[in-house]
Amino acid sequence: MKLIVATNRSPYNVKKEKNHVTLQKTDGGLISALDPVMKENGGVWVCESDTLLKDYDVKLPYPIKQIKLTENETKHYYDGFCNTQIWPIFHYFPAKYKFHIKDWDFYKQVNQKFADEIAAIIETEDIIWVHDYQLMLLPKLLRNMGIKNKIGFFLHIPFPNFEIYRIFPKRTEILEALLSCDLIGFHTESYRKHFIECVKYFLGSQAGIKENLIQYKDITSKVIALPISIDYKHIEKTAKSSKVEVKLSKLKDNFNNQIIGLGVDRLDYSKGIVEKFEGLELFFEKKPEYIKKVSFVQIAVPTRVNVTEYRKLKRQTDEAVGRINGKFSRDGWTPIHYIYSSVKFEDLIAYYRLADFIIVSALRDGLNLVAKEYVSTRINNSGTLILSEFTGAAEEMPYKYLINPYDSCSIAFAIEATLKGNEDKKTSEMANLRNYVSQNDIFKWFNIFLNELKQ
Ligand code: GDG
Repeated sequence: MKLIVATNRSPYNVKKEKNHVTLQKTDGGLISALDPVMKENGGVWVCESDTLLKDYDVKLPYPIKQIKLTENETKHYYDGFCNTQIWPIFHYFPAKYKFHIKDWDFYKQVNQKFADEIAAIIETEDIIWVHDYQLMLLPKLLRNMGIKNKIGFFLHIPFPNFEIYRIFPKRTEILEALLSCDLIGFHTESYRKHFIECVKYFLGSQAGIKENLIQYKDITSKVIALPISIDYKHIEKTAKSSKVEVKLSKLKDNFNNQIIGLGVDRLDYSKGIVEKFEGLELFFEKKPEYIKKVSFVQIAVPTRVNVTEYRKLKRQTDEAVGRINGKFSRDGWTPIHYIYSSVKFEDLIAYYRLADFIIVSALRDGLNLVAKEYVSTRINNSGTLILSEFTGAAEEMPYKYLINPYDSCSIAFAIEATLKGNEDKKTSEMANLRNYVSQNDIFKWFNIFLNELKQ
């Protein structure tokens, strides 16, 4: 038996340097979570990529089968249906949504390409695990090709409530396709309930629902809530490493031992980065005594740069940084240090260690791994996680500093509260969080899902 994992994105790409190529891991939540378990458990990873790894002399940690998309497929399937249609609807941004039938046709076409690739390598005992919103039709297409193997599906983004989901014209087709799986997983109980509510409404009496089982046509799907996690041990070990210690001490010197706040997000409107900056602006306005004492570092990783909404967001973010830095900068001190690029893993961990608090201000987020990563690096149990109530992580973790990112006052207040907070209380809260994440790591998540699927 082998595990076949299917995701849109390739876990690895090649980096071409002068005379040689190196293998480079891709950033992003899903890859960060799945790569360590694939390294440990093995299997085949099927994904899309514009540069095929098989054309280079690189050693892969596990077999990766890549599918090349045409320019039109990337435009209509990825930029179009995935990121201009599903993403805004599933993240509660109907105003950013516009239906284009051509995008849907390409979505079907690309999902079929994945089905063909899997059909070519599958053997009788294999198990298929499909991931995320880019491949929601894949389970049904596999069944159409006569594949009877176990199929699991995990959605990494929220599943919206009925009132939002009903806006989506292909609502019934997507539900039917997901119900071709033996196991369907969501991060939270809310998303699981939303899914069942939508099945009831759109499939009516055709779907027999009994607790967490849905019988549709000749398949029974089990529907579970299972929040994803991180490789806690690896992150904690890296946080304690001498390499990170050296980087941390350089960062501390650069920032003159000021109090540091941190944000780490893909530059996506769902992450609430502009809203976070508005909260910071209000904080410095109301509490000028913190000027020159607190600095905020925002790592914003470029993403989906061909999609109009993301280009607009880039301009809005640049403007907000310019305005706030223009307003409060003094004698060589600037309130916001804005890094518009991806940083190396060890550098990211050094920033986590540097930060006295982190702000996760997502307007909507399936889970949010950054919250769990930050907690895992707090080796002295110091620091505060300020967390949006609209993340799956807020529903799951034992949190204390919840914010409503739509309300700048809520963010400004949380920053002040953490700066003035009792140190012993903060330490015991962080210890609780660390304990929780260490007990519920990515390997536990992976094993629970796979064991459920094998049953
Ligand atoms: C989706 C869902 C869900 C970020 N910047 C750098 C970097 N990262 C890594 C982080 C983290 C990952 O990217 C981001 O994960 P998130 O969970 O925060 O967000 P999404 O990418 O939107 O992920 C999300 C997730 O899937 C898993 O199911 O939690 O809700 O939207 O791992 O560390 N990594 C490096 N440099 C960076 O600059 N090396």
